[in-house]
Amino acid sequence: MELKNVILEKEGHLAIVTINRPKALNALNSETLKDLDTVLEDLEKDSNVYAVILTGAGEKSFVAGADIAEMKDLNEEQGKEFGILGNNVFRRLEKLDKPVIAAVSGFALGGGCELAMSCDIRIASVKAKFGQPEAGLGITPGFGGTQRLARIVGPGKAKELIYTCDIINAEEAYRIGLVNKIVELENLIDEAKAMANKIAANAPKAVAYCKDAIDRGMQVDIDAAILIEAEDFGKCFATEDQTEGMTAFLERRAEKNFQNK
Ligand code: DAK
Repeated sequence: MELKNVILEKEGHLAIVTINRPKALNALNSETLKDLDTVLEDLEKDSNVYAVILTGAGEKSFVAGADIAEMKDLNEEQGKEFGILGNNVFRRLEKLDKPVIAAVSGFALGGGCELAMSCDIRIASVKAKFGQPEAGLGITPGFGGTQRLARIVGPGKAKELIYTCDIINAEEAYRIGLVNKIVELENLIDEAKAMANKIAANAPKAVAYCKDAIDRGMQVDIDAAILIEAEDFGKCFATEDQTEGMTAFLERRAEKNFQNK
């Protein structure tokens, strides 16, 4: 796998994906989006990875948005191409059958905030900053920001942030439910790993079905959502890990031997 701007590391059942363009505050150019796509293809196939951490290189920035220098001179056709590439990668990330934790050190602006919102969980350092500055650049948030921010924090707060282009700190992001947890900068990756390992200790297929049920269920009415939940619940009974989990309970065994099967 040849990657230019993304680093993929694997440790036990975890994968750590680092956007690595610190000179441009990890801004997403098309090369980086293509790298991310390649990494996602690998993660989709790797049944040994149970949880993923997505972060940015350096302490200053998670991702400072889509690459403005690359976007500036795009024509209509190229703009559309860039948008499709980005949206496909973000959606692929969101639909990955493994939980993804965004570990946000510093700036998560524009496409960076949108990238973090395509993850399941966000952990922010005390230095993190979030915002959708697109309206000030003459565009709308185009990598799902209008949709995902409104779903996470509600339409009123999403509209305020998107219309004003305000940049908020970690505390405010936590207060409005945009991030799950705030930690000291130096503990960011360890805290993300601790949470990822806690998740990875549970049955991976059950976690994947939980993700599917929550994500698909949020898009439909409650009756249809309950049917999705029932479907995913049923699928668990075709897994070896369901037998293992329940057998361990009945045998009063703390150690569980989940196999992602
Ligand atoms: N793009 C390209 N380069 C960037 C960048 C970005 N988004 N953000 C920072 N950089 C570069 C700077 O140009 C600078 O490069 P050099 O001048 O050193 O070569 C370097 O990173 C360091 O940045 P600063 O010198 O500006 O650092 P400061 O500490 O002074 O400021 C900052 C940090 C994060 C406040 C500032 O860099 C900043 O405001 N950056 C831009 C943040 C922003 O507006 N982000 C939103 C980008 S718009 C689409 C879908 C989605 C999108 C677009 C299209 N379609 C569907 C087609 C998404 C759009 C966005 O994300």
